[in-house]
Amino acid sequence: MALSTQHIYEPLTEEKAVALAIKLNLFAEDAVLACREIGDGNLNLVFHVTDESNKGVIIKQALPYAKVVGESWPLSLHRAKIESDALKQFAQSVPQYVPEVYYTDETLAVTVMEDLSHLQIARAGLIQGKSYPLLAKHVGEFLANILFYTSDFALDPQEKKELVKQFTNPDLCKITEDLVFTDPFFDHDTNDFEEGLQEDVEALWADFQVKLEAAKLKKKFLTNSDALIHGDLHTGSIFADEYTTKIIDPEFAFYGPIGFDLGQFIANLLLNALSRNEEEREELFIQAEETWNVFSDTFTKLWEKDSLEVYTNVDGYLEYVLKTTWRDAVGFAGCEVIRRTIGLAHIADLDGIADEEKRLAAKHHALRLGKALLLNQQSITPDILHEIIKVTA
Ligand code: SR1
Ligand code: MG
Repeated sequence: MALSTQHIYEPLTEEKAVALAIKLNLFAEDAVLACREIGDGNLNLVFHVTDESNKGVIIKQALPYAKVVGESWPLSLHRAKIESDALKQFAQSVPQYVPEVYYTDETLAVTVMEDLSHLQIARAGLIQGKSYPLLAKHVGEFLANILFYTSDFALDPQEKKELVKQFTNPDLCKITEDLVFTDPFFDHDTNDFEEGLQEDVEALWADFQVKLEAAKLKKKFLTNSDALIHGDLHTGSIFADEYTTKIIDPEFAFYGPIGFDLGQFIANLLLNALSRNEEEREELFIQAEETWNVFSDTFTKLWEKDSLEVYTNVDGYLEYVLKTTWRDAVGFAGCEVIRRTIGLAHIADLDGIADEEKRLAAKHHALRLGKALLLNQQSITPDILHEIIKVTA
């Protein structure tokens, strides 16, 4: 459906977002609409349009540059189409975990979707100390479904290759290749860290074993087209409350390594744990372990039920897939922990610690944790994440 009369791209204003909502008949004809730009991410405009009864829609528009840096960092608008297509693709297996997409306009780089403002961004809630008892279960089920059903295990290889083409996403992949896998491991001008970390950061840059592991993981990210991954699954990409979880923002989606999303999600749980007092951390470790357990149980069930792969029943094959997925997730988590501490895009969990001494201590800890995850991918199991936090304290 292309209702826009626009033939060229222009950034929306609040007034134009309302006009678009009216044109799309998303509200009653006589509704009085209000609109606020609420985007607080790094890349896009997000308009929240509501009527008098507070019924709302979200109109998300990609900007042709990275908002976090400015117009000097141009970015393809195609990511809006990738996001919209990924949400629809994910909805084929797990509609309960993604917002519904009402309308997509490629020219305007706009996605109109379900309003989730009754929920809270999980990162914000976790920082406030809230508990999300179903978050791990939901994220584990979400990942097992989207990763299994878009992989060669569930699809005809020709069909899968068509999807690989559809979801080729070079600009956004480059951001991750640079900001997650490269720049934090070198003295690069995108890095951003507090003076008090200088010594630790220089030691990291000089550590050839750390660099070797980062290089191997970057290679997997560049070359392993296992499944359609979300590509940016940190806790800021999740809306949640006690009962509901919705995964948003898959503009980084592409065919990548199965362990990547798990690694990013678990890393962000661990980073939140580092922002807390020791006695308040336990539930984050439980969530991380449960995410893996639910993921591997669900993936196993889907494999037994729906795998098309001729080697499905060969003893040890599923175990090999799961083992390498976990091991890679540990390594990817290491890169994410390091880049959120010293790279370009920080997180409020750590930066928001007001007391300077505590904040620096948490960041030092994060650097040691990231390094330990990178160097011990073979031996870290889901049940000992709390031990890793302890030994790196
Ligand atoms: C220039 S974009 C910086 C970061 O924001 C996004 O959410 C991704 O995490 C990216 O790495
Ligand atoms: Mg995002």
